[in-house]
Amino acid sequence: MSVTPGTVPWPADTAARYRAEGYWRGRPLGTLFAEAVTAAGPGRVALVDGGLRLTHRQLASRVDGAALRLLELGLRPGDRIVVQLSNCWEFAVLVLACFRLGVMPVMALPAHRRHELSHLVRQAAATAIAVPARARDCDHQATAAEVAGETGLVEHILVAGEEIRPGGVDLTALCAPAADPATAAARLDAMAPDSDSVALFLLSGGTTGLPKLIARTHDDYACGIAWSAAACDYDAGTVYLAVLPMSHNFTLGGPGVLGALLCGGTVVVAGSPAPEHVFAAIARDGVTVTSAVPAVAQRWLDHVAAGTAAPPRSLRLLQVGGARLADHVATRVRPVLGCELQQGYGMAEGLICFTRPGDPDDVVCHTQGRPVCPADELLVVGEDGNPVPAGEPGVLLTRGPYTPRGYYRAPGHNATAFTADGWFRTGDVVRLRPDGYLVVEGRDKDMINRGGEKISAEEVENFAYRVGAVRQAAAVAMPDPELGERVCLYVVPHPGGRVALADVVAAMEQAGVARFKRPERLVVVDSLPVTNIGKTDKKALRADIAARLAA
Ligand code: J2J
Repeated sequence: MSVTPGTVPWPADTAARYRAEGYWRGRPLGTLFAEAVTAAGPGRVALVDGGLRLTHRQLASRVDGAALRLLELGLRPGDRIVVQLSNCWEFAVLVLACFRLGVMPVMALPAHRRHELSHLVRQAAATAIAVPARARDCDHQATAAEVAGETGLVEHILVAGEEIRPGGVDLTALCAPAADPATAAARLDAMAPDSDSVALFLLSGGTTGLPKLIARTHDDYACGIAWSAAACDYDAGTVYLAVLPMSHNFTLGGPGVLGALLCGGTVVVAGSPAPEHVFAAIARDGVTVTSAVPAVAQRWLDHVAAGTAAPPRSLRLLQVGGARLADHVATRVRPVLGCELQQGYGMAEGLICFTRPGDPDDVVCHTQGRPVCPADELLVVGEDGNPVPAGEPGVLLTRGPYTPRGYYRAPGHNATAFTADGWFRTGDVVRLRPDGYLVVEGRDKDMINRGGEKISAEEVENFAYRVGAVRQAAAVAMPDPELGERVCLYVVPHPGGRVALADVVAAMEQAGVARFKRPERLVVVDSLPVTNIGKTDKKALRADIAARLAA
């Protein structure tokens, strides 16, 4: 038993029950992966990235090779590495190598910049960071070097791709096959981490100034993956196309990349969600399932509906989640794409819900699914914290074998984010139907969901206050036909002061903040509306911006 300091363990009796009932299998993810290789058979393709095709056995050899080279580099079990890679085969190899070793990857997003990366490095006390050599609009190697300098913690910068600067470690070379696969595997089997230790850190969608880390154990993450995979009918014939960033929980483990690999299936890496790219990959590699946020799914639908591409023949299932899919878009999926829709509602904090293949259209098009695991617990409560009458909307609380009981190193925040008896407050307003399926009706948390990218209003407001002329600031979601929501910032200037959107954007740029968090509209007002308990009335502001846009 090894509870990682800074995490909040499940109560001992609950943990014992999860073990006894088989939800926690007592096997670390690296071991489960190594076992799946044997089950898949030697010849099955595990990973496809452009021209590179790796069988399960070849992938395993690269994973073990990478694990041993991480050791040679000086990383040790328990160390943390911030992984900020775009979708590429090295991503999968590195993360699996970390699981084998008990090194803990911290899943940064490709869109993150100096501000977020420095925070993650500090919060996780990471000694390494992995970045792409090149990306379209960011010099990741330079950013990583800045983060290393700023934090004084990072000893290794691993770089995927070509043109590696002096001091960088060649991640592609690090992911070469093991020289002696059998010896490497035996050595790594012998040093497998405890299954109740932390496997990886995910990021919270964020309702606070800075994103919280979510420590997921091997037992709990494997549980979520296995039950999600079962809910999606994953098997060795599954060919999953990874389109969204692999560092998103939905793509990584819901059931996503890890689900497909653990089932002996195949993962195809997509470099871009552009429809022409995606449909070419589906046709070329016989993709059977993929997942997308609503904004991306809508682009694909429009592309096929316009006659630009034929419906993808091999595609069996399109999973859509991360933000609310409009009912009228949901009903187009089967007629236009010729595949089944599966709605998903989940969170990096744990709980995953899916509609099931074969569910009637009413369920698939109008609900966001039901929990994947029988041990998931749901409670829908009203403002007073008491359960609402059956079928009424309320805030969803959840507990379960893959929903941790607290954020990492955040006791103050945990006091409000969780109830005394361990329920996680999702902040989502849902309605639970008599058939057990839920409908996401809205949100009771101060977050903006920009096409699936979660933005903390508080974080945006904190940057607005860096602009001298800003006296008060309130960030709210404004409706958007393409992304669902975008960030709108209301400001009250100091007397005689002037504030422009560009000032706030410049403040965020200077601080090295991810672009997707930038407000896209600024509304200057004399005062902000307040609720009867004296808080900024964000509901009124959301209604105000919606009315302005409609006018
Ligand atoms: C409305 N809001 C949704 C949906 C998530 C599977 C699917 C999604 C995520 C994810 C995930 C929604 N309708 N269908 O991790 O494994 C909003 C809610 C939720 C938050 C979590 C998975 N699906 N949401 O999106 O950690 O507000 O996880 O609390 O990024 O996204 O965001 P995240």
